[in-house]
Amino acid sequence: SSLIRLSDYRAPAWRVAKIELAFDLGIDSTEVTSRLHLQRDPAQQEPLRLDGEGLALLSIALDGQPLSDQAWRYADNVLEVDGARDGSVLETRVRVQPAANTALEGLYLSGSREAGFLLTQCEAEGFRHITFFPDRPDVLASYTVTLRADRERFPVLLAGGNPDGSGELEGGRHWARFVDPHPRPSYLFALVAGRLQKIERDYTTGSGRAVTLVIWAEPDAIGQCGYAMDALERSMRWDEDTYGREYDLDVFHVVATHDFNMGAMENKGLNIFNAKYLLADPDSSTDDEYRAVEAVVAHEYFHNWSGNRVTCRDWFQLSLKEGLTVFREQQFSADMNSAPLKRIEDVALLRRAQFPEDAGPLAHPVRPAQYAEINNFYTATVYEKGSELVRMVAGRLGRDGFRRGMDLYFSRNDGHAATLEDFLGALGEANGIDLMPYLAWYAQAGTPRLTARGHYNAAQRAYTLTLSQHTPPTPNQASKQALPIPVKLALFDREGQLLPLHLAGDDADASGATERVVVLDRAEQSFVFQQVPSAPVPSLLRGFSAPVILECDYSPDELALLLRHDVDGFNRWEAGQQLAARAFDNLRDGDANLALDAWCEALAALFGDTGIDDALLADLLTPPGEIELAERERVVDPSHVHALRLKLQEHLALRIGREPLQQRYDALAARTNRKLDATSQAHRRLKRRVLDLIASIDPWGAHTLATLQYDNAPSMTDRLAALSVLVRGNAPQAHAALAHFRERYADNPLAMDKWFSVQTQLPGDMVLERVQSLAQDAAFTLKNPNRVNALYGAWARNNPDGFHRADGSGYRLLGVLLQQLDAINPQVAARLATAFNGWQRLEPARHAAAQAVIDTLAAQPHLSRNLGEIVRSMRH
Ligand code: HT7
Ligand code: ZN
Repeated sequence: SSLIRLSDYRAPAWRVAKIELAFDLGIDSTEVTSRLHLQRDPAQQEPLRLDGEGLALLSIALDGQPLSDQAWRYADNVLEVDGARDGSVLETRVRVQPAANTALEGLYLSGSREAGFLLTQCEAEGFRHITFFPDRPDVLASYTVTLRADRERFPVLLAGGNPDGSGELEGGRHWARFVDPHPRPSYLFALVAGRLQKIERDYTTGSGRAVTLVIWAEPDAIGQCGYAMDALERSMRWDEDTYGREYDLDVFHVVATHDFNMGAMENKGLNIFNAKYLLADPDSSTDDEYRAVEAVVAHEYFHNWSGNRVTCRDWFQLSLKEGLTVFREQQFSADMNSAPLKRIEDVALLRRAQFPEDAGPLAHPVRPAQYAEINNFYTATVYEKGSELVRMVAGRLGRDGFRRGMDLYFSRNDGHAATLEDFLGALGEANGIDLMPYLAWYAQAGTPRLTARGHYNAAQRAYTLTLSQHTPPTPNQASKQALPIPVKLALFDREGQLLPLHLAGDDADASGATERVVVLDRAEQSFVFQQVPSAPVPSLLRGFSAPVILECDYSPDELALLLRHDVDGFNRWEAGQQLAARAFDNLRDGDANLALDAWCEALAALFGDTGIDDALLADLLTPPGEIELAERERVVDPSHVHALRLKLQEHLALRIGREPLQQRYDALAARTNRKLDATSQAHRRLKRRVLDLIASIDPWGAHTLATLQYDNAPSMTDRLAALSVLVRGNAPQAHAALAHFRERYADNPLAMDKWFSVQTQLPGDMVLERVQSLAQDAAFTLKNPNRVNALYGAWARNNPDGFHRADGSGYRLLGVLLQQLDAINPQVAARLATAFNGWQRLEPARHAAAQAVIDTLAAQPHLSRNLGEIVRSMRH
């Protein structure tokens, strides 16, 4: 079949010690000359086979001799060459067409023919769109890259590595050469050429290496790069301090593009960013976007060690670099900002994006066993769940132990392509612990359910906690095994005081602490705590110590107690989320509102409490999102979930009271500014939340406030929050505000993306028409992934009530769009198609309508491998 399987892995028969590349760059046509210095594995007899897609072969020579047409074959994206020996040099010259490349993979044009620039995207398999090569991550080569181009049209020429000369050529052309001393896989290759401007900063590493940091952007955006530069410097210092990892070239280039399939790319020495994650200024970026810029800059920088110096043996090991790098970024962001807020944000993302993936037809292990198209596996499971697995292991080893293990991992695998076994092996070996049981987490899809039951024996003053686990079946994995699940826990008495823990059979030194970790590694296990004076309330899975769904039969009062008293910000929020979910059940089932009352009561009390951090309060006042709530339903009616969640907020707002909400809003509004310090951001976050709550009980009043807030907003955070309230409430004032926004930001693509996406949040029965008319807007184009995601992505993902129309019209609209988009950009189409995830659990009418659209798509004859795989998997 066309599936690539992990079990079929074989070491490469041919390697490339060194590659010399030369580009004659042009927008419509670029010629690429490559000289491969080949090495043969003496144990294998395979002929030389190189990957190449869409390449026009102009010439081919082996060891200086042009090859006759009989000596090579190019078919099905493979070039087979006869006569190569160990030490041979293969020279090929090919032509590619950057401007015609709308898939944004390989060499392509960003922006217009007149003003745009050329750049590359090679991960995962884009290098084969540029030249013939064994395009797999376990072939590490030394790169020498020469770029030649018209000086006027392409004044800036960049490639990864250290600069190694530049000069003039005849006919107004010029050249520049780059040499990378570190062997690397082809997916880390990059070049950039065009009219770009830069900002620079000198950086000296801890050991004294002088590095020039350069950020490049188009002229109108160069003023928005300062924040990213600061974030880069912070990231570099942090990786030195935390992991002892330094940068290893003389220059580090970062480039912003508006045309990019993903967030950013860690190409060696030449990171390329989606402008959305690099540019920031208060006038056009929200606080959340500032944090995202910092996080993505850090993530890509950290890849220099976790990904580049130590790379992946094959794409099944993708989480080796991605899960680890997400984890490192999460640690960094926690250190730079508020640790509990960061944890809340990350766990919320996991639940919103990864849990549904793990529960639906696209479920796959963190290390998948097979794929048709690797680009479909850059998923929340590989990234976010992958990070949670690293976090579990790191927690098991402790701070120093984890560092010891990472040191061994980096030093042992430096310059190599590694596996997850290498990773767990090094971490375990450095600590004398067998971590291989955690491999089961990498191989098994699905989110484990962890059930906890407590029993207090007053006579023996003993509290028995019984934990059990169960993972529901997923596609192609019917039966599941027990996993090691670390459960960090504490016990509270009924006054909300922490109790010292005395675990039966425990060693003496851990005894008496108020928090500890127990590991459940069987289907069921009991833990007995002694000297417990009264029936306690357990605080379980603290800090979200394992990526599981906890099922514990707390009473509403017990959750309310944790919400009021838990000292850990994350756990406090978590108790509130669980209570809110129970409150949702109350409303759905129409039974006694015990949880609803407890939730509202506890939050109303916290609302009046001035000791609590404003940003945390804002998060506490936010119930779980619609996607998360829908995950708890056996049969889903997204409109009903939407309506019930609004009701939930209405109850909360009424319980707090219109007047206290207004007072808090006024107090926060009086302190409005555009500063980025934590306190100012926290004020804005809470203000947005309070305004939403006001809107839930007094729309007219909220719209008046929002209009004022929009008109006077000193920052995009305030402006967009106000606009969003007006649009979601379908306020009469929304029209003027949208018109103003459009006019003011017409030349700012990232702000215009927000203009599109905010309108996808119109009430469910109105949005479809708006999406259709926005698709006709002069500023809309299917060629730009950010724009596509701002319109169709925001609609289908962030407005479930507006996408899941009962008559199926939303599904049909997306179905038609996907076919059009697939012809332009398969990666973006496939990603957007995952919006159908979860369709099997929809109520019957929606279920049938979604199925019809998915079946129609699946029947199309010319779907890309990307979209084809997603659509086929959907029907599992
Ligand atoms: N490693 C990067 C992955 C990436 C990518 C993958 C497929 C297609 C396009 C892409 N652009 C970037 C992103 C990261 O740092 O995780
Ligand atoms: Zn990454």
